[in-house]
Amino acid sequence: MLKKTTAIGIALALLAACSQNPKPVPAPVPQPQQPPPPQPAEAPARPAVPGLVPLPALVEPGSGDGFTVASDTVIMLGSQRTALQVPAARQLAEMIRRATGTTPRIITSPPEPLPQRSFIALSLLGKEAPVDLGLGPEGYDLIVRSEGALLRAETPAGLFYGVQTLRQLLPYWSEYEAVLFRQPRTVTLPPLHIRDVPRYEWRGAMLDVARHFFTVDEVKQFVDLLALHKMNRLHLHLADDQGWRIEIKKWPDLTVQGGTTEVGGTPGGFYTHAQYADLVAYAADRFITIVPEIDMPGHTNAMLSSIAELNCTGRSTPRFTGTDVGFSALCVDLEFTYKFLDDVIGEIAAMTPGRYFHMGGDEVKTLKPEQYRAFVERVQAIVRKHGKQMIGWGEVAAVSLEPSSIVQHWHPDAPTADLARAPQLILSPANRTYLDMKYDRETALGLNWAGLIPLRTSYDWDPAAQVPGARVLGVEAPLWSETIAAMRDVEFLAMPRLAAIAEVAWSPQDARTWDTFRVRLGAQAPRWSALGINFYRAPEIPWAR
Ligand code: TNX
Repeated sequence: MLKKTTAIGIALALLAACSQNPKPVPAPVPQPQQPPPPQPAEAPARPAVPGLVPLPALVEPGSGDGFTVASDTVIMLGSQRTALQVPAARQLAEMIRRATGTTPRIITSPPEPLPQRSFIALSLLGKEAPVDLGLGPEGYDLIVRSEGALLRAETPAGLFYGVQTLRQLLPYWSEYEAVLFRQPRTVTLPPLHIRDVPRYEWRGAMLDVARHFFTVDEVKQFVDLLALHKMNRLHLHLADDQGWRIEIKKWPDLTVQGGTTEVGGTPGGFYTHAQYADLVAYAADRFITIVPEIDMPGHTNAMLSSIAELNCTGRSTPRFTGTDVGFSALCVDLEFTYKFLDDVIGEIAAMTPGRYFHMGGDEVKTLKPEQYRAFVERVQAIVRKHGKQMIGWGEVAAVSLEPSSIVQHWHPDAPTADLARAPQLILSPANRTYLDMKYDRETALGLNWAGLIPLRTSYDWDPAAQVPGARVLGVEAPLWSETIAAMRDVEFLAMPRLAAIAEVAWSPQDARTWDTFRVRLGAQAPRWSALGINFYRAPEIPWAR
């Protein structure tokens, strides 16, 4: 069909092949090749749809042999907004190096005719694009045929998510930092067409760095888990009764005192401005927004023990390294409290490029409802003054909220009428999404106040059905750290439930089923092992070897 083998020509041919079928029908749901629980599978099944988690909105398996990535494969950048395609191209090049032993060249303005036959083309579609694929701010479209692969998106985020999908299509050994190949290898991507757009804009996880402190490098590892699953928000619980974790230049005592404690009496820690900036940048490179939380007016013993003037008595409280909740509260009738919070929120807002500030607001047992209400309303105004949207835990739904404010639903028994009135809702129902709940009675780590949460409970629910009438922004999985102090504990409780929540937040409800999820998830095991992840081998999953 092509007269000249030019880069543009090949890309156009792929484009044409795709637009012949502009409205593909959803791929038939693959049947699991293993029986569902209670019989755990012995031999791992080969997924009919490739082992992708989260499941793309649309997967059409193609015919033929797929595309073989070889030592002469090049990555070809589209001519629109070329510089913005470079990070995705570099990540892809590195993945291919690890898969094949050869780093593909990245070519921007291909010589014509193209010397190489073998290519992966990236393209950032502009407004002038010939077809509107409806990919939005985070979607991507991926075509793999024997001639090559074409990944298109409207934004760098979309390209990034497309590259994460390519990552899961490459063999697991491409996750190893270094593999020595005696000879360069080839790897083959399956022939397919994926058009993928996330269901929800908020796909998050929370890490409680207050009960136990986690270093920047550890939090980066957690960010990597999120990125692998196309999640885009990392909520950091930066202050609680047991510790204060972020340097505030105007109030150094917060970290001098509050930064040195954690559950169990071990030393704790905190992030300097520079470390926080480093973390924010690392997350941003993976299209993840950091959402800082300073919990208030309750869960504030670390503040109250560091700064005497925050107490109604004028005396600082003793440090606290236990796990009780609900006993502490700021002195909400004191003007000083709001001056202090203005300083703290201002400083955190200034070092946070994301749009959000989380003010906690949960489990306040020592204030009258009207005191609580007045406090939250004042804090809301301070947060707005510093240019951020306020988020609060479910309890703030009882307060008069601005349209931009966001409620994070957590308690399974919260009054749904309040939640339905909330301007916007993040869903973190504890009995589905709490990563710190035990899997079963045998799980040594974790709590069980919201019940045991086996994998299927994390997976099998519809966010749209949680709070009828609510405006749902998305889903977030919190990991509280009363019982966990090391990264291997974080990984054990988070994985695989984080992957389940990622799919709940990303994939269309009617495209995903537990039976195909089991098989696709099981296919991740060698990859996760290669990445050194200490995941829980949930017995109901046919883990591949
Ligand atoms: C409830 S969830 C809390 C946290 C605990 C968690 C333990 C929420 C807003 N408050 O303070 O760490 O349960 O699962």
